[in-house]
Formats: sequence, C-alpha cells, structure tokens
Amino acid sequence: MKLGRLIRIMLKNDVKEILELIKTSDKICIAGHMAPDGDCIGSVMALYKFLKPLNKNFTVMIDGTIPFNYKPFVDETIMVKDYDNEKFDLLFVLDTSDTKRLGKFEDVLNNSKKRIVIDHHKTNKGFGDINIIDPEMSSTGELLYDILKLTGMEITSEVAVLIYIAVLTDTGKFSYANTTSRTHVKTAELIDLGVNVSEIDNLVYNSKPADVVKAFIDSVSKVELYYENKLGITAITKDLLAKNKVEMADLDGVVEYIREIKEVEVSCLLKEYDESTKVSLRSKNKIDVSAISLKYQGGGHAKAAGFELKENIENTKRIIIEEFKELLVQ
Ligand SMILES: [Mn+2]
Repeated sequence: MKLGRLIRIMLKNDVKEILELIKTSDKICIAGHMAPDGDCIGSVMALYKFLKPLNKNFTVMIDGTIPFNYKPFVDETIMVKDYDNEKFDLLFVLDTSDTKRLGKFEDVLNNSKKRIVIDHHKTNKGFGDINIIDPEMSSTGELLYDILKLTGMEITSEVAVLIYIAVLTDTGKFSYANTTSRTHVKTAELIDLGVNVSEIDNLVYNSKPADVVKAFIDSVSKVELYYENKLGITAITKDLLAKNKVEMADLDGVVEYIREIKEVEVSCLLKEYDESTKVSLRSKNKIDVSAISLKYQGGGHAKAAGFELKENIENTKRIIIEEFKELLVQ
C-alpha cells in the first residue's frame, strides 16, 4: 500500500473517532498558541464556525493579543481572557507545537477529558489522545481542511475564508517551500466555496494603521548585518513600541522583510519583553533554524522557528551571532 493512501485511511479513522467524541461531548474548548498568527487564528476560528451548528457549548482559548488585521475574523465573545480551571469534555489544540505554547491556558490540558492535537510543526511530539500531526502540510489550516472535508459536513464560505487566511499567511502568500501543488488545489476549492481573494488580501495585508507601518520601518531600518550579510538581525524594543504607540502583536513581517536582502541566509528578529527576549528566526535556503530553536527549548519549522531567552536584547544578540558563526562562515 502506498504511504499516502495509508495516511488517508488513518486520517479517516481519526476523523470518525473525533466525530464520535464531539457527539458525546457538551463542553468543547478550542485552543491555539500564544502570540497567535494567521494560521492559528484562522484554524481555531474555522473549526469553531464549522462545529457551531452542532449547538455545543464552545469556548476558545488563545493567550495573547489578536493582531488588528485578524480582528474582523474573530468572535471575541467566545474567547476567555483568563483560565479559571473550567473543565471540558473535549479539547482541540491547533497549530501548537508543545504544551508550553498554550501559555496561561496550559492547565486546560489536565482539565479536559479528551485532547485532540492538530498541527503541522515537525517538532510536535503529540501530547493529545488523538494526534493528527503532518509536517508535510503548509499550515494547520490546510490539514484542518482535509479533516473537515472527511466529516462530510458542510463547509460554508465563512469557514472557507478562515482556512484560506490560515494557508495564505503560513505560506507567505503561497511563496514558501511548504507550498505544494496540493496546497494550490485545496486553495482553488476554497475559492470555489466563496473566498474573495482580493478582499481578503486587503483585510489581512493592506489595512495597517500608519503608526504600525512607521514602527515597522523603524525596526527594519536598524538592521545589522553579519558574516558578509548572511545574517541579518534587528529588534523591536519597548522604546520603539512606545515611541510609535503600537503593540508588539501588531508588528508582523519584520523578520521576513530582513530575509528579502539578497545575501541574507538567516534573518533574526529580537523582541524585547520585561524579563526576556523572544527570538524569531527565518532561513532562506538550507539552514534549519528549528535546530537552533530546539536547543533553546523553542520550536518551529526548518525555515521559520523561534524561542525565548531570559536575557536582555544585547546578550541575546551576542548568543545568536555566535550560534550562526559556524553555519555561516566558510
Ligand atoms: Mn502554522
């Protein structure tokens, strides 16, 4: 039997089991990762809207600010602000590579009778009762779409839009190496289900407040280049945010922009927090940045990964420069 077919049968069985679990559950929680991105928000909201007609008791948990551009797609009334040890019959955890990434909602894992993990991070070890993890998928949204199709239930245009956002953002507008012909086929189906491509592009990408663009330029303009421009590093400091009156969550795409420099092989963004620095890494070709991330208890993909250090910006920068020395100096 071909591997692809075997995976399909396994997925079919998982979906059957999931549908049974949904049937016998009343309180259902859908959770995503801290500092949510388009894939996380799109997937979580898509699953919520998809299951909503089943009239269960739904709760959504995402630790962190919803970036302004995703707000039109999020129903904040079903999102809880803090975890009060509420118990659930069933928990879905989407796009979340490890339990720590649930942030302040981590305890919900122990307070749920059954856990279903749906993800595409290769670093995900599977912490659920059912784990559907496929690193071949461009995005959790793409994987979720396969799952939703297998249920045989209706996928509305509203759900299609949310999945489209997940795929669109995690593939960098269908430009990263994770984009496959299957991704495009599924995207075509989503468009047929009612996605207005240019309308979504305007909402997701062309809707930034002027202050956000100014802060973005501020951060990009401070880029430092090392190792014959193969490593590009910049930062978003608390000062920069205060000066431009914006939030960290609103500044998306800085690290990808640094990667646009021709010689850059690895781009790095340092985000300054009160007691730590968060590191976002992007790679252009062969360097697997998830390996470095794992070394510091982070996670991610070969070309997009991140971790957090209890160090200030300057120390973190020094560590990064040292880490990539061997990989970038011939
Ligand atoms: Mn993702």
